[in-house]
Amino acid sequence: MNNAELIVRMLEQAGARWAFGVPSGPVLPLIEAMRGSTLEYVLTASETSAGYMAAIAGQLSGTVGVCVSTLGPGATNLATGVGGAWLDRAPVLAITCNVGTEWLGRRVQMRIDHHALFQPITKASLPLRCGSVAAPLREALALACVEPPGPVHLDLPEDVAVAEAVEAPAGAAAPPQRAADPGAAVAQLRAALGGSRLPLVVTGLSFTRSKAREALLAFLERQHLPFITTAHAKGFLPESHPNWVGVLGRARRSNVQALVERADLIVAVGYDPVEINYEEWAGERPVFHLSNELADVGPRLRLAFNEATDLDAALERLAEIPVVGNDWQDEEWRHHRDGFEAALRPRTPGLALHAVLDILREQLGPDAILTYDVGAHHHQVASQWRTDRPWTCLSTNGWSSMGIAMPAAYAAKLVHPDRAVVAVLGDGCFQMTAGELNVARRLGLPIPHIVLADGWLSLIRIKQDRRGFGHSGVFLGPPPESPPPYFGVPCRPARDAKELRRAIVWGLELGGPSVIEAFIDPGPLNETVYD
Ligand SMILES: Cc1ncc(C[n+]2csc(CCOP(=O)(O)OP(=O)(O)O)c2C)c(N)n1
Repeated sequence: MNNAELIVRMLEQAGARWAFGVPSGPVLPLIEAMRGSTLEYVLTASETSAGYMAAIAGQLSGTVGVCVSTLGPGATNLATGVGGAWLDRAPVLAITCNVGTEWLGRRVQMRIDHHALFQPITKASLPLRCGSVAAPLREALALACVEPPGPVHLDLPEDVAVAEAVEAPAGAAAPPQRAADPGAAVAQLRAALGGSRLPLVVTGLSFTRSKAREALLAFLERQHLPFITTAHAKGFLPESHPNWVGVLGRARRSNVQALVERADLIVAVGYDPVEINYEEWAGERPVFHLSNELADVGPRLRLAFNEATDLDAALERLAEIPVVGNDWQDEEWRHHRDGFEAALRPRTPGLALHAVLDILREQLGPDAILTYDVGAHHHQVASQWRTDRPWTCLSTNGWSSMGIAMPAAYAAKLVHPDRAVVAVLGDGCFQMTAGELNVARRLGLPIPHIVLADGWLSLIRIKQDRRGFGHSGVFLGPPPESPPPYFGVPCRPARDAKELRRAIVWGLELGGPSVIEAFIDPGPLNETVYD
C-alpha cells in the first residue's frame, strides 16, 4: 500500500463518499488509489465548486466532505470554496497535491506556499510526509468535525503519495469531552426570562448542528415564546409553527425588525454573528447568547450572557425552567406574519421572483431541497421560502460567495438521490458557475436550475441606487430571447406564471438536468430587498 492508498482507506473508513476536484499530475496517485474504492472522484468544472460541494456533502452527510486540487492555481481556486466551509462551518478536508518534497520552497512552475494560503481559512494546515501521513490525517478528520466544524488542509507532495505506507490506517481521534456544566446558563436564562415581558428567540447557524431541536421547540411552546431564524437556520425549527415570526435581516427586514423592537430580551440560540452581527439589529436590548462558542461582539452591545456553553446539554435542560409568563399575544404574531407575507409580494404586471418561488413551492414536497445563490434573490428566498425540515434550504450566509447554488444542489443530490433538488440562482451567479452544468449532465443529476434572468447584478445595482450612484458595471446584457441548451442541457424560457409552472413540471420529470430561464421583473426586488 502506498500513502495515497492509505489516505483513501482512511477516508473510506471515515465515511467519505466523494472527493471533488480538478486533477493534474500530482493528483493522479490519489485518483488512482480511489479507483476500486468506495470513495468516488468527482471531476468538477472548477476547484471552487469542488470546495462548495465538499462543504455541502460534509454538512448533509455528517462526516467530512473531501476536495482535492493540484498545486498553485488549483489551490488558489480551491481556497475560495474552502473559505465557504470556514465561514459557514462545514467539516471539510481540503487536500492539495504538491510537487515532490525536494522542490518545496523552490521557485517552480505553479508552486506557491500552500500552508500560507490555507492557514487563515482553515482550522489547521498540515503537511503530509513519509512516515507522517496517518497521524496528521487522523488529527484532521477529528478536527474538521469537532464543534465548531470547519475545513482542515492537508498538503500531499507527489513523492509522499507514491511512497510505500509505513503506518497503519487509523480511525479519527476521539473528540474531546465537552466541559462546562450548562446549569449556570440555564439558571441565568431563567432569571433573564423572569425579568422580561417580551422575550424573543432567534436561532442561527450554530443551531443547525444541534441534536436538541425538539427540546428547544418544546421550550418555546411551553413558555409561549416567538422565534425568528437566520437564513442558515431555516427549517431547523418548523416555519409553519404558530410561534414562528420571520427571518432576520433579509427581504423586508424592517418588518421583522419591528417585532425585534417590541422585544425587551433577545434569547439567541446557536446564533453565529457571522451571518449578521448583533450590533446591526439588537439595539439596546439585552442579548442572551446561548451557544457552544462565545459571540464576537463589540463594546456597544448589551450582553445578558456570553459564555461558551454546551448548547445541546443546555437545551435539554430548558425543561427545568418553570413557566415564566410574558405579554406576547398570539394575535400579534399572526398579524405580524400576515403582514410579512403580504409585504414580500409587491404587485407587478411582470413575472416577479416572489411568484416564481410561490409556484415552485407548490410543486415541491416537504422533503425537497432548495439551493439558492447570492444576490438580491438570496434576500427574497431567505425571507419567503417556507420549510419545516432541516437541511432543505441551502445557501451560504457566512462566506456569501456567488456560485454556491449549483454545486450545493449537486452535492445535495448525491447525498439524497431520492429527494427532489432544485437550484435557484441569479443570472450573474449562473454565468459565474455555468460550466458546472456539464458535471450535472455527466452525472445525470435530475436538477432543474431556475435562472433568474433579469440581465443585471441586481443586488449591486440596488446598492448603487441607494447610494445615489449611476448604474455601471452591473449590466449583464439582455438575457437571450430563446435560450439555447447549455452544454447539451436543455433549457426552457418562462416569461409568465403559466410557462413557469409548465417548465417546472417538465424539469422535475426530465430525468436529467435542465435550465429554466425565468425572465423576471427586477422591480419588486428593489422594494423588498433592503426594506
Ligand atoms: C465571488 C463573489 N463576487 C462578488 C460578490 C458580490 N455580489 C454579491 S451579489 C452580486 C450580484 C449577483 O447577481 P445575480 O446572480 O444576477 O443575482 P441578483 O442580485 O440579480 O439576484 C455580486 C456581484 C460576491 N458575493 N461573491
